[in-house]
Amino acid sequence: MEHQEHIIERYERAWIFFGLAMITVFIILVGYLMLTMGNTNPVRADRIDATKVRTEGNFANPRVEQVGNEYVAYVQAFAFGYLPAEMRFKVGKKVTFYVTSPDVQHSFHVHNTNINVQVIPGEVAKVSYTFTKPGEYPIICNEYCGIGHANMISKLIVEP
Ligand SMILES: [Cu+2]
Repeated sequence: MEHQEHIIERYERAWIFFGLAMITVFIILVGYLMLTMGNTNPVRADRIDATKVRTEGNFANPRVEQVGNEYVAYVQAFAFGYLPAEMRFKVGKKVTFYVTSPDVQHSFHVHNTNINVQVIPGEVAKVSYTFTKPGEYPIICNEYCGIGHANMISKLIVEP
């Protein structure tokens, strides 16, 4: 019995070593992808007074702006929808989204891309992406935000 327990301890040590080795491989691969595939990690760009989102500043006028060869989009995620109601981009051009909320927490997930952003009232999230395929991309809220959450859907259009 004692001998058996000793063997289990050895396997445990080997298993911990194997687990740490796998995590190390994972960290290296994630780091490599972040450096090479265009980093789409959202960042907090700014703070904002959530009670004034609808009346003052860039988000009171939700829009898509073309700046040089790129786009900037100011997006409101509210209960239960997104503004601007229509967003159009040309394929192959970089889009920088600024997203905030005038009420509760939402998310800005663009289907079939790795844009997946938590939208927190009082904060402005920033995320950049270059669409490589034309078409319609559904936008989905995947942070529970109230009774209409499941219907909080929009779309954006990428033109050829
Ligand atoms: Cu929502």
